[in-house]
Amino acid sequence: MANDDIHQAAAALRSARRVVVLTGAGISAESGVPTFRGPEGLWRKYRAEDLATPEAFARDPILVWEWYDWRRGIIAKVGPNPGHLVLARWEARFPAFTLITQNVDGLHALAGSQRLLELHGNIWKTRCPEEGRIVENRNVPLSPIPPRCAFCGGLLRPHIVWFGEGLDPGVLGEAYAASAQAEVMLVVGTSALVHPAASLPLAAAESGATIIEINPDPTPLTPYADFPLRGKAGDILPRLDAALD
Ligand code: BV8
Repeated sequence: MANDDIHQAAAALRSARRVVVLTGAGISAESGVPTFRGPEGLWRKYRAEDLATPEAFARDPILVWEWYDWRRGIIAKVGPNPGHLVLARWEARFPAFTLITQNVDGLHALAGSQRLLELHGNIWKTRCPEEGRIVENRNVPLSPIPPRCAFCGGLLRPHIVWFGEGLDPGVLGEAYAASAQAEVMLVVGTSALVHPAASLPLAAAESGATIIEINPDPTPLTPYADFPLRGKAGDILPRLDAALD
């Protein structure tokens, strides 16, 4: 990635007050968390339809919980990378900063991000479908599988949004509002295939925001990006951060 592209993007970002970032699995790739659709992607080994849907869970809750338990085991061993850490620092740098993530790995929170919208839930949380109670569970490995509600004994599910399920309307509403008011929106490490998350940068662009995309590969969003920065988040974000000073 040429330095002048990064310096031009930094010039657009430096004086911005309202900054929004949307991240996907790519920002956690350098931490060692497999992405979904890359060559080593999670989905490569499993079809999303087989595991991340309410139908799959109803059909075989143990299989679905074993898949999440496997992912929790991977995530428990890794930490935030320089890309996560830059975004955590930017909360203090920009007057109105919102971080929106599709990731369920919890690494942004671990890096210190607080103004965080987790669109698709969190792999460390379970939910009782009967009562709606959300309980954090960091046991690795999970035991028993499937976990049961301590209050009603019912089958707990991951507190994660599956395909075909609606996102939390409050979280999604906040994400749209932040995107529509953004002066600059960075889109980092997402294939921009999953909706409604993938429509957030389009809402920002329609409202006149400058779009900076950070991704080694082009995506359906690239044509809308004012600054398509080709490369890894863990490399480009620290260089972009340094260029702001
Ligand atoms: C809903 C939780 C309605 C599970 C996930 C409109 C148009 C088209 C389709 C739809 C639409 N509306 C609804 C749909 C259907 C569906 C959908 O979008 N399907 C897609 C696949 C076509 N959407 C839904 O079902 C959504 N629900 O709309 O329901 C509704 C409304 C009201 C009431 C009832 C129903 C729900 C979507 C949420 C699904 N859950 N995750 C789990 O994690 O176990 S989505 C899943 O994909 C993950 O959350 C992931 O974050 C997300 C997106 O993937 P990415 O993060 O982008 O990851 P990916 O591997 O694809 O890409 C990685 C990128 O990083 C690549 O570009 C790569 O180049 C790059 N990269 C790699 N290394 C690096 C890097 N970048 C930077 N640095 C690096 N080092």
